[in-house]
Amino acid sequence: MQTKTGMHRQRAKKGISSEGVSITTMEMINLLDECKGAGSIIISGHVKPDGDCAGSCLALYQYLKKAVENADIRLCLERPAEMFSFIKGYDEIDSSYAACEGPDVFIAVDCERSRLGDAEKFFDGAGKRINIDHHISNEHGCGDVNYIVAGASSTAELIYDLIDKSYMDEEIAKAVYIGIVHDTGVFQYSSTTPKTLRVAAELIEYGFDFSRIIDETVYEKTYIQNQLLGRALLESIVFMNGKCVVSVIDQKTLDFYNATPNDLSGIVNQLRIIKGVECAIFMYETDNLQYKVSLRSCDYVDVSSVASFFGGGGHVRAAGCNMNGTFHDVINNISARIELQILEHEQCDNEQTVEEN
Ligand SMILES: [Mn+2]
Repeated sequence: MQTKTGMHRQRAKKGISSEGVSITTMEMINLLDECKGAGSIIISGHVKPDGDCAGSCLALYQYLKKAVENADIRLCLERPAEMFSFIKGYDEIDSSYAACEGPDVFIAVDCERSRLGDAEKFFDGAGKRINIDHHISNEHGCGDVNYIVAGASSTAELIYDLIDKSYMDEEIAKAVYIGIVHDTGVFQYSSTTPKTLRVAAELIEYGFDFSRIIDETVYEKTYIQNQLLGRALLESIVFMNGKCVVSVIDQKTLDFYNATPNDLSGIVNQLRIIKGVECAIFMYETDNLQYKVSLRSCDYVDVSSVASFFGGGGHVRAAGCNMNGTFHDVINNISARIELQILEHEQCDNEQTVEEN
């Protein structure tokens, strides 16, 4: 089965989910038919795999190993975080990307081709490429066969759609559930639909300890992480009439706790949810007079444009950059860019009020 199959992209249907989220649905594919006769199958996801990518890949890996006979099935992926190591199949993940001939079937999960990292070589050499994803930036898919539902809660939800339920078991259910939980912020983000919750309901019927999974992979912090969070909150300063908040952790403190950057994740999000705050800034010293800056906003400040101005990047509501100087230099420079946006926004609001009057 080494011949390349022709492109048969699925026709897409646009629609609005009952939540008002725009969702583009492709016709369902039959994954087992697509894999029929394949001698080798490689599954891969994006670089720096998150919970959705890890859960989706591991669910698919377990499923195909059960459902496709006589095929050599490999999961080639950067090693996901240790907290996902309880998912079945984690120890079999091949992160070496050892050289091999292109597989008969390559499945790109939760990403387009450009985010495959070292697995891109398998994509290029594959007899058939299948792409399963929910990213809006990849709405047409990059495979010969695609199942893309742009705007869906998670790729894991799509994997569940594709699984022949006679093969479902507790371990597969657990992996799918983790993917959904992580990409919906525990069913919080607006991409969560009634269908997402129905899928989750079907999954917990398999009887795994979902409450513990959420605690251990989403909310759990080490003692050091909580200590640092506490210090950052205590020393935070609000300014611009309470619309901005900033906090900093210096090198001395990081050394005292023997902390790594990973121990600081989540601090900026905690700052962002302070009542009245539009924009949160968290920075830590990476070297003398060098800072890594994280930015978050709630409603209207485009932090991605602020970060890009200083050579960084990111999303509209979450971005970051590296900056040099004293803490006061850095905060003055950044807050000036943020203030421009806040003033502009307030001006628009005022004009609107005048018009309405
Ligand atoms: Mn995802």
